[in-house]
Amino acid sequence: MRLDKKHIDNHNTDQSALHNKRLRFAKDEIADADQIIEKLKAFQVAIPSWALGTGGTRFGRFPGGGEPGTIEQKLEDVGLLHALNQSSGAVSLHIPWDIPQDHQALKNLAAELGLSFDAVNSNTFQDQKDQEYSYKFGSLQNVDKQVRDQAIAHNLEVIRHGEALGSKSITVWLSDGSCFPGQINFRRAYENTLESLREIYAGLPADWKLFLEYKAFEPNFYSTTVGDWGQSYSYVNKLGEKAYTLVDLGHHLPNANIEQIVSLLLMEGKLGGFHFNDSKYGDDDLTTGSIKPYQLFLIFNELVEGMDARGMNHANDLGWMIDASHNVKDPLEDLLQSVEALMIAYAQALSVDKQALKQAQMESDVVRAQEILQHAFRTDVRALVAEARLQTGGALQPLGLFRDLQVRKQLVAERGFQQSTGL
Ligand code: LRH
Ligand code: MN
Ligand code: MN
Repeated sequence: MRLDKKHIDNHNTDQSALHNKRLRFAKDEIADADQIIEKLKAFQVAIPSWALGTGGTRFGRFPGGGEPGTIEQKLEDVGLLHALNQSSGAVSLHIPWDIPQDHQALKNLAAELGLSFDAVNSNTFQDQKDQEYSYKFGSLQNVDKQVRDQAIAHNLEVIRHGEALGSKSITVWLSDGSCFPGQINFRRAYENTLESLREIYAGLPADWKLFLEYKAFEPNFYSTTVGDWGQSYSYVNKLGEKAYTLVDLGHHLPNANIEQIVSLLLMEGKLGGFHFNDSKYGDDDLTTGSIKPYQLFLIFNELVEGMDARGMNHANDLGWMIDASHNVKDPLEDLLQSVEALMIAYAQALSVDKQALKQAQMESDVVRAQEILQHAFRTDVRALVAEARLQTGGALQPLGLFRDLQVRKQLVAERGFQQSTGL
């Protein structure tokens, strides 16, 4: 056993004096600290199966070893994260990078580890070995109906896998678009995509959601057929009430006001969920909160405000997922950092003095409004996040314990240098 309850208990005992000091200080600083802790205890974010191995770029890959080679091993890794932070209780599979065989056995393993299956992801952006038609010129938008039908059938198969695992949603991300002016007819591409999506939507179980993820560019560099929130919104609106827009933080053009997009989609009842990550240049898939933590806080501020206004449940009404994968970190350490960053942003957003902010806004007191938000952002809430973990059976310092136990060294010894499937 790489990590058991005894390890966590011992770690927490060692850390408790310091933690209690920090917690007292935080509780003095922050009104409603106990309510914030309760909300943090309920927060869960799904781990993408493709983030458990070292990512890479088309220029190279530098795997650190101990990567999971099977879905079972991927579940074990997510189980490790969840044991440490008690906030990573779900996994998001990507098919066919992951091909579930014995669904019941996977469900049983997940249940043993305290995990569930979040959204399943389809993949029509790569050609697979024995595939009949190529996606070189798009999948759901393709001018050839046979290509579209193949892509539709794949999505329906992904839904069937998800159903057997207890997932409740499918995320569709299309790389469809064009690289040069004139390559495609925009209207035809839109209509084909809509018609194809309608067929996928018709195959959704009654209690499922379809998330349509947008992305401005890459791999197509002239046009993308679901290129921004407005295009996604236009499709999901036509599809019906089970279709929603998914926001991946790295999929916008530079300087886009993501928090405003979030607010609008929430207001329209069409925000489905997130792929959290961070970026400086484009779809960098860097650790959440590592580059623009203030933006992350502002997004959570809109979420807290908008979800409360709509009476939404923070735990169940949105899909919370991470989408990150890169080259230079231990993927599990990176994911622990991402989850921590999300919980810090959430706690800070919960601590905003909403009454005072509203008053400042009603009086157009710009300086005061900014002060209120920045006060929340600059307040150290880490002890509240740690306390939520303590109360749910996690470790006060997940990353510290992961390192103390030399988990990666154990994984390398067990698994060697096999390569994980994914990006
Ligand atoms: C596309 C994307 C999408 C894919 C994942 C691997 O850039 O964000 O969510 O499924 O990366
Ligand atoms: Mn994504
Ligand atoms: Mn992406």
